[in-house]
Amino acid sequence: MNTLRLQLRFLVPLVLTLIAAAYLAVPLMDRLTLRWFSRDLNLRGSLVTKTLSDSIAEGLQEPGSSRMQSLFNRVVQDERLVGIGLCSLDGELLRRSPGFPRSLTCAKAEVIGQQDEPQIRIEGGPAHVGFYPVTDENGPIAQLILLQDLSFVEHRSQDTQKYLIILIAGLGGIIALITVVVAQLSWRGWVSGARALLRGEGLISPLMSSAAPELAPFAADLRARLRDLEDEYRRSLGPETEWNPERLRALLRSQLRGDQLIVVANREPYIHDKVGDEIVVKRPASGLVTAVEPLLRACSGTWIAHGSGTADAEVVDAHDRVLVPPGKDEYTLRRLWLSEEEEKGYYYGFANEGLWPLCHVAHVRPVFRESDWEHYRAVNQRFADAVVAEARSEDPVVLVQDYHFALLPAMIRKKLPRATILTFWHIPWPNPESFGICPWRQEILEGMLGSTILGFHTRFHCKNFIETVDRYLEARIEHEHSTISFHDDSTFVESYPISIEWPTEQTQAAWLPVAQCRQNVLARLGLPPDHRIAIGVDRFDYTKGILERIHAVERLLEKHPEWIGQFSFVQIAAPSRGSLEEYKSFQERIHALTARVNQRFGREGYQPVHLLAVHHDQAALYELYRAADACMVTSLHDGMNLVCKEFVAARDDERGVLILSRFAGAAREMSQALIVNPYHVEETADALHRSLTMPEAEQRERMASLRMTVREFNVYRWAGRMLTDAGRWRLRERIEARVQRHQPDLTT
Ligand code: ADQ
Repeated sequence: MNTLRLQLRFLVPLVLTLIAAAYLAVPLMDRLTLRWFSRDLNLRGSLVTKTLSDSIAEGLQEPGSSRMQSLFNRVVQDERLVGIGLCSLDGELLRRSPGFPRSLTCAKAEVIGQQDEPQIRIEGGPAHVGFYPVTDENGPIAQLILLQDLSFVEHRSQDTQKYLIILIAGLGGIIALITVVVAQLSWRGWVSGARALLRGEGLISPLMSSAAPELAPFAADLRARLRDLEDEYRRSLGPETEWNPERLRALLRSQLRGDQLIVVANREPYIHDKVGDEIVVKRPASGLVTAVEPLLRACSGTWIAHGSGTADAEVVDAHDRVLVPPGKDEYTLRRLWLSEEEEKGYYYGFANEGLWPLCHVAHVRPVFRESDWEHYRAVNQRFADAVVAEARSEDPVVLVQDYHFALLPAMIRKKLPRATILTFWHIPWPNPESFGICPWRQEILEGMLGSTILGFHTRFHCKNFIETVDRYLEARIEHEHSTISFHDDSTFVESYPISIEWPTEQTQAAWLPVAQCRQNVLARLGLPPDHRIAIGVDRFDYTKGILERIHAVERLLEKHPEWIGQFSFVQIAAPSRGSLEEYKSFQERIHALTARVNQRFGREGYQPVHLLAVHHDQAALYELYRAADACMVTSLHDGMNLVCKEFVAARDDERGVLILSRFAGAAREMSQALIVNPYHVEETADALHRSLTMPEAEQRERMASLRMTVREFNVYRWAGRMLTDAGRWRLRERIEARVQRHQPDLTT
């Protein structure tokens, strides 16, 4: 019934269009045929006149003779010629044949003969009127009027109309039939494909991939949406068995059975710096470190990173290794030394001036320099060599972290073909058009496809990556399995939303009560005890939306002056990539904006914006999270964002409001936050006002739900899911290898 209605929706306009076409075409056809025939009849008339000229000339010289009359009588015996009349040069009708209408005078015939469609209606139907000069060797001697039968034109026109209508109707019928059949088949194929997908078979039937490529984008969207729903569903089921270090360790034992785990990341988890004569250990402000370290601690492995601290070289052994965390010695940190040139080209240049803005699409132009690219490639090769040197077997599990190492997976694969390489891309992946501006897009994609598993935070980023490969490489893509086959290797592309380590009971027990945290923070900032504060915690980066956030604070104070003197915004910004021009000028702009807003709304003892551009240790950060009324995360684009999860984890009092950008990957999981578009200052200012006036019960409800999500979807789950997939992959590879080993025995 539904398909019939669908087809009618198509067929009715088609039939109406055909009727309209016939309605317009038939009279047009009529007029055209009439003109063509008129032209033919005129030619024929001239010919007849020429043939008769001599006889007429003779007849005129013998006015009494009846020869001319009998000539006329003979001529009109032709079935097409129905009348003939002879006019003198001064317009007098001299002779006429029988059937020539009496009412037709020479003057009238001359006028009609000059028209486009020269015809009159006589007894027996329409007749064509031709008016022709009769000449002898001295020039015109008379005028001849020829009336030719036109009724045959009418008959032919009726025939043409009939055939035209039959043709249009026939064509219309055939088109309609073909359309209905094709639509019916496509519709059935599509419905059964979608049903298969909904049943969980994960397949849009072969029709989708080969016969109907035009439906592929829709299928991809449907697939992505279904996977999102799957995630949402799993989340809505409530906590499954909690993921924690023990469970991860058990998983590593069962799935990877003591296989070696190597992490490659640019950033080291611990930096040894020289301060005076002392060596101090620092933990960098990095989402990546926060996320990956718990994993290595759980299964003691090796972390290979760039040794960037001023005392790093002093604490390593002869193989550039040091055990960390200091004092606990749970895993090995292998340091790699980069020259200033290398760091400038590979890290600051290609990774941070090229790939970072390329992937974030935050209105900062990526810069691509040939020399940076050369360094990027060379440094990736050095890290690949280090992985090979650290590998104790030919098939270690290697976790490659982030956009600094796009080429590394293929380089490792070349030396260790049996390694399981898991690459995690911590930042967004743009659409194919945006990525297409990178001059080395092909090399980057080929490098990444050396991975066994390639992870992104969201399905959306996976989809963008697969579409990019589809656009720029000759690779085989199996959408239903989210797998890309390139040369002889396959890469499984999957989303693994990263998270934080949920604070242990011990950690929570060490926290000061929330009231105490508030008191400490407010006292440190010189603010009265009942002052309200919102916080922002970020690396000092243009993608984090710090500028937009301060604009929103300014707008709040404009719209709601009652907050002036009652509310302040505290921004903690860890210095980051400060040697890059773009970052320097961004940081200057933030300082200038802060100064302007403070000047505009500040007064003695009150400053609306507190900008603290310093690194804080974890205890200080958590104290701030616990002290805040609201936390603003307004990234313009963010792979995930861990600050919002840390804020939620810190609020065991279930108070405080999270304001979260819709462009952060975290927004997909944390829908109970106040979701904003950071580009819309008004909306963010309103959300800020709402957060400061939100009733306690609502805060509690939202925060409890957010806490449940972050607690369950913690970093161990992130790692666990990736490692489970890696374990499955390895098992399959091993079984295949075994089968291949036994195959010769079977054949002999
Ligand atoms: P980042 O861009 O570094 O991470 P984010 O996820 O917010 O962003 O992590 C920042 C980390 O640095 C947090 O753990 C935070 O506590 C810490 N931090 C921020 N400011 C600090 C300060 N002033 N002092 C001390 N610590 C500070 C990248 C991607 C993200 C992705 C992560 C993890 O850009 O989208 O979530 O990797 O994959």
